[in-house]
Amino acid sequence: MTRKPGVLEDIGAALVAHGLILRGGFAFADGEAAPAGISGLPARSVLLVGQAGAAPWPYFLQWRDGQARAIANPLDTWSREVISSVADEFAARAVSPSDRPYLPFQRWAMRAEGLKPSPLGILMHSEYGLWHAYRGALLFDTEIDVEGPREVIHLCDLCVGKPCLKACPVDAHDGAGFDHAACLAHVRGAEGGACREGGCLDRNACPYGTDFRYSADEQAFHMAAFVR
Ligand code: B12
Ligand code: SF4
Ligand code: SF4
Repeated sequence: MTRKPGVLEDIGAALVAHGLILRGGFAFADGEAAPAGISGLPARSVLLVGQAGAAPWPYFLQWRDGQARAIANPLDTWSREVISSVADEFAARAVSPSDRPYLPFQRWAMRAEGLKPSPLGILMHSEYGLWHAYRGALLFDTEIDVEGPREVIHLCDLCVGKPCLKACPVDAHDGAGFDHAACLAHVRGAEGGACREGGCLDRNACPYGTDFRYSADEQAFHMAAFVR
């Protein structure tokens, strides 16, 4: 089934009211394993919802400041609330990157937007650089004829010096993997103040997408969640 005219624009408008954007999507192939849609049967298509730069941050802060008590995973909770309300409006089922078992958000994103991973594991976007993320996805029982990805430049292929592999004091990224334990020990330790307060030094060393870089406050928030 093809989409009703304007439905993608309507979903986009509902998300943008919270600083979120549609990040492309695709139809699952016949017989492909897919998570359930609202009917409980395997979904026929998915639209990814995410952020470019820090756009949702002020909306999230306003929501958090209005909560009666502290919430354990506030950004997750806010994202679920917002994306579920949009899902209800458009007959979709909302899922989250932190749902267990983990859904393959990065594989979906590569398929939807034609992105490839940077040496840090984070997908590299030709405009946003490393400063983007996925906050959820909408699963539909019908096919949605969303445009496939255009040919995308993978900036990391053109990046000669790869400064993202040189800034970390404990060399947690070596281009082949991520030494999670070494990173955690450093960030939690006496020498980890720069990472705790301003975010990952390797991520910040990338010269692309700097207009989309998250503020130090937002990076400190994500880092605190990461080391918890
Ligand atoms: C578990 C997890 C982690 C674990 C990784 C452990 C491991 N080695 O698997 C840890 C805790 C290390 C981690 C860290 C971070 N993560 Co993380 N993580 C996830 C999560 C929740 C599940 C990954 C997974 O297993 N998926 C299931 C498999 C089946 O899905 P997949 O798409 O096929 O899997 C891909 C990823 O697993 C990826 N991958 C494998 N190892 C690693 C390691 C890192 C650091 C990353 C980014 C990706 C990655 O490779 C697979 C193929 O592409 C995803 C959300 C999601 N549902 O995918 C976020 C996710 C991958 N993380 C993300 C981010 C941003 C981070 C951080 C950079 C930021 C943060 N949260 O503070 C840090 C990195 C810190 C650093 N110093 O570099 C983003 C990436 C967005 C993007 N632009 O690409 C995601 C998609 C969450 C989101 N909301 O957008 N993460
Ligand atoms: S510094 Fe270069 S290799 Fe590293 S993420 Fe940025 S563009 Fe890619
Ligand atoms: S957060 Fe700090 S310790 Fe961890 S990978 Fe980034 S620079 Fe290294």
